[in-house]
Amino acid sequence: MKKKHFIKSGILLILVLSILACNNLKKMESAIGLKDASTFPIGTAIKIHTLMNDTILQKLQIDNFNSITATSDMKMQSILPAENQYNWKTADIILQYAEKNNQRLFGHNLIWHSSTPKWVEEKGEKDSIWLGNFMQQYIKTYVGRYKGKVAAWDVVNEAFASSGGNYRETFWYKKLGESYIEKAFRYAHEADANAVLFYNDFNIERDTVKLNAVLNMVKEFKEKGVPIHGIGFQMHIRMDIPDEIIAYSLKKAAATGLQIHLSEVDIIFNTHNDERLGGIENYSVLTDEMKQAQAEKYKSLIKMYKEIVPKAQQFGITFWDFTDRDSWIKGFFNMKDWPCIYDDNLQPKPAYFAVLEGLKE
Ligand code: 9MR
Repeated sequence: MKKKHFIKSGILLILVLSILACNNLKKMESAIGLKDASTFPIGTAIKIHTLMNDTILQKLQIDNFNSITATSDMKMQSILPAENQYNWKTADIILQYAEKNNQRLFGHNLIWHSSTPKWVEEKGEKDSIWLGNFMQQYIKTYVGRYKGKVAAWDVVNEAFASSGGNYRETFWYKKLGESYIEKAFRYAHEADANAVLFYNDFNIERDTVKLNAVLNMVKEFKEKGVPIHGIGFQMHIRMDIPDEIIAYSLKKAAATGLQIHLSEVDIIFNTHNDERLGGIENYSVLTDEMKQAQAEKYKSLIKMYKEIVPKAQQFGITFWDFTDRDSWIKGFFNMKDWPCIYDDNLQPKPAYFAVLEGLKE
């Protein structure tokens, strides 16, 4: 009797131990973040204030990402809001955070028409010699300050028109001519010869005319010895942008031999015309089917990047905010959408698991 009881308890103990072991294994598996599954850096853009004040968001950010970009805190409007008043505070906080958590800090951006402070426009409008000197000084001061700390920069952002192949008629273009772009790259390189320097733009994965214009500029830069090292595909895409055109564009850009960064990835359902408040809200509810379809789209994007861009040119993939809660889309286009891999409640969506799988495969 006693012997039987002993055997029974033994079996029970073994059962309990194996269940515990299984659970631990599952926990370990789910603790594998995106970065651990990837051979190239996986980044996210984030608002530093939100990140610092939300410990749950912080944990998810640390678990999943080994590269970080500031959505806005490192743009000119934040760094130099008034003449001679450099504001390094937030950029320093991001740097500290990145260093503490072993993340690559990506500098976004040096010159962007949408983030040029009013005071610069007012002064530059009257005096283009001043503006040229200012640009040089700004880039040298900024890149110099973070030399060896910021790994890479979007030197010029969105210098081409939203569609087609013309330069965007920005304040910088009008005052300084197209040469402001190459000058910006030269100044950045002079300030930090090891920083990887990117030209960054949107729609170049779908607009071949625009892509060709960017690639022509790159070709010209290479011939002239302008230090350009990478092309940033913002990759704000929509469910109906065909994978074939994305694949074609990535292949064409990769043929330059430059680094390729998917720099601002998100995937929306509703259409928009690239302008603030300009959209049509065809979808106002997110169904399970839509979640699945979005997951597939995310996965094929990851797979295309891995298959088409040679390993040595895979600079990384950066998500533009990683939660639907924090994404810019709703506010900018004033419509519902669900562009990210985590939802409004900071729960992973099917898209998250699809990205994870795509990275592992
Ligand atoms: O997502 C960013 C949003 O929070 C800012 O208000 C906005 C202006 O600074 O910039 C957004 O990020 C843009 C990025 O810098 C460049 N590509 C388009 C992004 C979305 O508008």
